[in-house]
Amino acid sequence: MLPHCTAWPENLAARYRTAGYWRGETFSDMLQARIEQDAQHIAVVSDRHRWSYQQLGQEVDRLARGFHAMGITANDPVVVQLPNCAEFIAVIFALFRLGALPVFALPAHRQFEIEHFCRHTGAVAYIIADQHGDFDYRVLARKLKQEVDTLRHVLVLGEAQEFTPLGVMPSWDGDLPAGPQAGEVAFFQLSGGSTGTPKLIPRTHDDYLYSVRASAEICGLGPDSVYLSVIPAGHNFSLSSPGSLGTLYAGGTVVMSAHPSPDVALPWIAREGVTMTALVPPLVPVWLDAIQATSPGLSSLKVVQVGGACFSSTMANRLVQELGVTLQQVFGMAEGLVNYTRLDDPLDVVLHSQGRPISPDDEVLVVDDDDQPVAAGEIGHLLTRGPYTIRGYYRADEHNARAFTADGYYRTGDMVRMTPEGNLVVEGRNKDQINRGGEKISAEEVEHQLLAHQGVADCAVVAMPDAYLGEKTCAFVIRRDASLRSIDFIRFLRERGLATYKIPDRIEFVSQLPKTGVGKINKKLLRQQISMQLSVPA
Ligand code: J2J
Repeated sequence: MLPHCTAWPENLAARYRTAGYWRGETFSDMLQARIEQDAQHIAVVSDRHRWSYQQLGQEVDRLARGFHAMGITANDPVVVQLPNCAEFIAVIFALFRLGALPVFALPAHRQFEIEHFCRHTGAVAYIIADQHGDFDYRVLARKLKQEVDTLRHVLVLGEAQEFTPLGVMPSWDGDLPAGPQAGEVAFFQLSGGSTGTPKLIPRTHDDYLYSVRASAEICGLGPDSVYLSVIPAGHNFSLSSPGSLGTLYAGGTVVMSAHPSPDVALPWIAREGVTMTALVPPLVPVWLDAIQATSPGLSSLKVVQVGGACFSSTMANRLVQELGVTLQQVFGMAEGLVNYTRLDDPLDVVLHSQGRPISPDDEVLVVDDDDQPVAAGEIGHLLTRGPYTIRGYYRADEHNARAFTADGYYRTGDMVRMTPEGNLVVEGRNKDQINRGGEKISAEEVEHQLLAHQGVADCAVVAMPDAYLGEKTCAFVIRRDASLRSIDFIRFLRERGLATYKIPDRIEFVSQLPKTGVGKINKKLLRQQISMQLSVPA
């Protein structure tokens, strides 16, 4: 395995192979098999493309040859930051073919995050769109090229300016080197994180393909399935649960929506006969309201998945009643474990639980503060290990010692309870994180950034309730100078290149921060304080 990654113990690896979870198949093998099966079937659709499996294969080949000609090779990390588009799929399969390692950045990431991913992995290339939303990624690329020594190439979808256009790559007519082995790391996912810097998650072809394949089966995907990808394509949910990879595994069609808003995403449903999509909770009321107003033809849509953050049973019920679709709740994590309510579960289970694990070999423990199992049905910390859950983050020994138990269970940081039928209900969290409508923010990361401001004597970042996003971010700040205003700190964080979704939604100036008995900042009290403040009309 790649250095600085933690392999599964050999006895368990052998077991996962014998059980047929790890089949020695790579992502390139998977695509090749689909091309051979039905080359003319439509694989990927986006604003500018409508590729059959054969055309996708040709595009992957062209890109792989281009990357190879540029010197990108096995184990070279490549930060991929593309919006949802057909090219995203072609780029990642081209990198998979060479054994190069995509790092799945989100379109919302900015210089702070991208520079960290580049430095931490020693990335050799950065792949972007020219612009998306109102952001010009070439400006960021220009800064990165100056800052990061390892970064040799910037490849741009669209107007490349001084960089290499993805559309006109150098070509290589010779043989390509042999591809990677299935047991090797295929790419890096990103952790939602609760520490100072975002952690990287190494996933192998074997383990990820198992979760993709099993997810496609659980969701009943086949060649007639049309999956609409609306949340960022590189996020674990839209990539693999079953997401675009699961759809391609099943020989179906992936439709890439450049934006999740209903005006962009909904027209795809009637146009392409979309059968399934995946949403984060805040999108649900927005979509439902838009559908009520315009009632577009949605009869093809059979399954809507919702996951990534707590989803109220009231809204779940509204979704089922108003759309007449099957709802599937999904509770997953880029580190591995994914739980689904099953398509034939009773409505009660679908409305009130987050489902059960993919695999019979997912080991799930619900424990107390001393890692002892709680009584049946009680709330506790969720620990897990299994055939597609990592054993360690990339280059993070110190953090790994805390994030995993001695016997390899991942401490998810989620508080759950298990129903008598074995379904999990997410009851809360014991990680220092804000879940802003599915976008995860590490409190510590934002605190570090704020503390870099000379005017901040101390600070603490906590979640505050929000009717639309579920949670937003509130920073309690002890400032050194009373003339400093919220906007000064917000501007400072922006200029440091922190992704916009991590910028605190509210700053409360205080003269001291409450402490616990052991002298740590009492965040529970701060959360209570801001909740009370918000519930009292001003
Ligand atoms: C409450 N909290 C949830 C849910 C995730 C599928 C779906 C989601 C993710 C994802 C994913 C939740 N209810 N239904 O990777 O493959 C919170 C938990 C969890 C964390 C993981 C997938 N679904 N969460 O959201 O890596 O706190 O993955 O530990 O972004 O999101 O975040 P992430």
